[in-house]
Amino acid sequence: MEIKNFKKAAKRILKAIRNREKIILYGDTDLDGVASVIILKETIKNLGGEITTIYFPDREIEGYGITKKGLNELKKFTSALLITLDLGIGNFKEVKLAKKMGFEVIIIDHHEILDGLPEAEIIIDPKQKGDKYPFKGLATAGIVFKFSETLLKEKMTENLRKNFLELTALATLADMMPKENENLEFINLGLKSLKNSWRPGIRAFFEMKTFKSCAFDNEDIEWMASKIISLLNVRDVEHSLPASFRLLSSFSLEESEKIIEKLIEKSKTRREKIKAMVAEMEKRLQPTHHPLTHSPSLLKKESPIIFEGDSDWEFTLISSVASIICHKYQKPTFIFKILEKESSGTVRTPKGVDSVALMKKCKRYLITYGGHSSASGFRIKNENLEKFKKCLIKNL
Ligand SMILES: [Mn+2]
Repeated sequence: MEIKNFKKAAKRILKAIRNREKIILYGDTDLDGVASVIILKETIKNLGGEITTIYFPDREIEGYGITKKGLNELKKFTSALLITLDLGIGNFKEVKLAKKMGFEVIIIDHHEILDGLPEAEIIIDPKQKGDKYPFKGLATAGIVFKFSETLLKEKMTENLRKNFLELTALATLADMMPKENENLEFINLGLKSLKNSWRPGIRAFFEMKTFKSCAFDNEDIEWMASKIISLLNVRDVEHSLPASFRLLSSFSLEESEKIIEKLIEKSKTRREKIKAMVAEMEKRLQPTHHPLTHSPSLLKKESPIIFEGDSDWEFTLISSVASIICHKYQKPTFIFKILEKESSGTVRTPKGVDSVALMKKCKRYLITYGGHSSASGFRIKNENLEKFKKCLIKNL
């Protein structure tokens, strides 16, 4: 049993390599997206092909997914094969635009299918209709790892396999995919080879004092992986490339160590900022008192959802804050950054509430939305925020 469209996509990519067509990788900036881009890039390289360019949309500026800004920047490379990784399944308009510009689009994603599919040439997403692959819990990196086996066949050496599994394991953990089925295998094998990695960006972590002092048993490797992941999640964009990509694709141990040091510094500030944001959120959730009667006039705590936004909040922090708040209050949590005309938000829901299905019922107020049932995101015009909130509460 194979994931739907593996053969079709492999055939198309092999043809592109043979014909020296331009190939562009367009990935999400989180670790799953970054790992997926690196695995596919190195796979294509091992097949004698070359990647023309790689694009990661900056969530802080242009938002998540295929963006107009991204397409405009890439337009100069048309005609080209545009492969999107860990995003794209919700980008109906943007895929249309990409085709018009002269791109042939292949989407590789694992997010929930919304209403129908974008008009991409080929779509790989185990959640699409007609995909009979039994396990639906793979991270995109897990899908791309399996896809690399289809592409490379006997060219997949044991070393290459291990090396890809290290990235797949980190991405699967970072994306919080269920620890079951193939994911468990990826995580076990990947973590096992982590400390003997030849990848400078991973080896550099094990040169660090905090890691060196640990005994290398199984429990510790999980702890180390979680430390590595939290550092790789720190936002640091240089030359439009996220730090995690620069680090994991670096050929130099020295350069890698420099990047890690910068990330450690930044993560301290990040932790403080998150703490401050959580405190601010909690203050907002307290009942406000009417100035005259001193009676609670607006019991925000009693609202069935948490729905808060601010123009000062950093987009890259709101996901962490939403996770903390949702976990603590056990309510569907919507946190958004308010921009000039639009807001970009993140959603976390407690067990039993499907955030994507809930937003689907209120999609008339949204520009885009999508993700997983317990973690997702949305974009909305500011004038629709109140209506959206009311609709969510009504449909909960
Ligand atoms: Mn993902």
